[in-house]
Amino acid sequence: MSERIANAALRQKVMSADDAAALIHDGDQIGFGGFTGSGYPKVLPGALAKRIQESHDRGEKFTVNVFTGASTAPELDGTLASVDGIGWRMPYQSDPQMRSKINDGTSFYTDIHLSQSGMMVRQGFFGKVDFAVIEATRITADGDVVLTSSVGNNAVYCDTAEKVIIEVNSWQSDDLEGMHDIYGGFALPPNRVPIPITHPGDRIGDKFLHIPQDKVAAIIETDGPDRNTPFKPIDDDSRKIAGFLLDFYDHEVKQGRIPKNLLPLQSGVGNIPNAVLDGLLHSDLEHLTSYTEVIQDGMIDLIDAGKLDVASATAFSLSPDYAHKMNENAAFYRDHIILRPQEISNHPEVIRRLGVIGANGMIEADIYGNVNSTHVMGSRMMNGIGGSGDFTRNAYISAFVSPSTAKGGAISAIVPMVSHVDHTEHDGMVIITEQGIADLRGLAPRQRAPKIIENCAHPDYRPMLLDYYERALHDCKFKHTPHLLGEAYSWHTRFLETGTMKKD
Ligand code: 0RQ
Repeated sequence: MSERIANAALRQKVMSADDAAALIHDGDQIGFGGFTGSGYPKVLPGALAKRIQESHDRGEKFTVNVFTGASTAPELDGTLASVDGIGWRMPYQSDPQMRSKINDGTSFYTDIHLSQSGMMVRQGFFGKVDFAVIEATRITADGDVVLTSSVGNNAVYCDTAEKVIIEVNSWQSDDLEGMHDIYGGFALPPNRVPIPITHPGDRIGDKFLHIPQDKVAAIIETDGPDRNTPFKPIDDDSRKIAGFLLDFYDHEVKQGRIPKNLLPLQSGVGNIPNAVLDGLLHSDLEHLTSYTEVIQDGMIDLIDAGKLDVASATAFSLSPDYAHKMNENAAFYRDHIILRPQEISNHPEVIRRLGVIGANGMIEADIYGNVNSTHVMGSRMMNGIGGSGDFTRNAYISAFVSPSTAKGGAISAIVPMVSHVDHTEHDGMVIITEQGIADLRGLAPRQRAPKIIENCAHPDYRPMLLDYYERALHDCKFKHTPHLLGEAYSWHTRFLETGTMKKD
């Protein structure tokens, strides 16, 4: 039996994944650990999916409601979705099978801000949580839990669930001990107190997660790796977008609006944020800090180069090579990285206090600066709002970054009116595509539109957008935010009908 379970009483609870899955029943609500493909339980979901499939084969109903930190992996979302086992799910997801079950109507999906997901569970809006299923790297002799590569909503689910199932994963480095900072001060109103973080490196909690032993229903031993998808090589458009963003930061420093080492950085995941981190690596900036959701490869490079002093997040999102490096060197990285509950990594109060500067991806923006991050053509869910809203509304500077077109140029990322709004024109401050940058701060709608069209739209779509805007300006009775309502979604309907937003 694994030396990683040092508590004698808890060692008695070790069982197979199948036996643990047998504890779960139709209609149960389960809070799973896991955030952006790291720190999620590796085997219980598969055993549960098998049990669900067997029930379905007997003609019995069996679905569970799934709560997570954020996206997980094929072994969790994928396997449960593929047997139609998820009745309802929240918050962020990005698994192809899960996405297709949401979009074909099999599963309900409640897409809420990551900072609010745990809070709403504590407030009881989702009802009773039957099980928390989390991953640990080690259980101490006192029964305390050392978490793995993500913290996410683990503490919320263990606090609120009736029973807890722990997977102890020997693939994860036991040197992760000391990297986590589990804050426990989550009173509900009117008893809330300020969260005492004034610097990204502040530690305010405990390195262990405490779980009452009588709640622990099962312990499963595992040794599987996190999902860890490799990053694509940085393409030209991402490099251009990163260049515009870094020049903009430089401009802000010269204007005296942000310090020379910038302010704590937040970046979404993906190709463009990775290009930004690569740009920072090759800049002469030093003593950078980060207050963000996920630690990506580029941040590890910045730490190795001595340029990033500290990064605070809730999870890793690393490629396989970098996950290996983390496992080998966690004792070094834990002096530079803090993993916190997502209630804290994404907390509006802290983001606002620290003056975080954020950059997130988008699906589309409209000519006035409203942003859609989640719905393709207004109806098809892509991933979810994730932490983009937590950071965008509360950041000191918040940017949206995207190529100016999608699907080989058939779709313009700049449209007359977004087909779904996640971030209103009041929230986002800067829009950047490979065509250029539109700094919207302080601008009224009629000052924004020409700037977004000229600076950010692809040349193939620029004349069409200008034509729309000029006619709206002329024909619309009200001149504050001129629109032609009968035409505003014609770009989307044209794409749905003809396969392109372009006119003949
Ligand atoms: O689809 O792979 O099928 O071709 O969307 O697009 O350009 O690779 O960009 O990976 O950065 O994702 C908004 C989805 C962008 C992401 C979104 C299609 C495109 C492709 C991906 P294919 P790209 P990215 C921190 C912050 C919300 C959460 C967030 C996201 C796919 O950034 O989920 O910010 N954001 N979290 O073809 C139709 C358009 C499109 C489009 C792109 N206008 N119309 N399809 N696509 N634009 C992380 C967390 O919170 C955990």
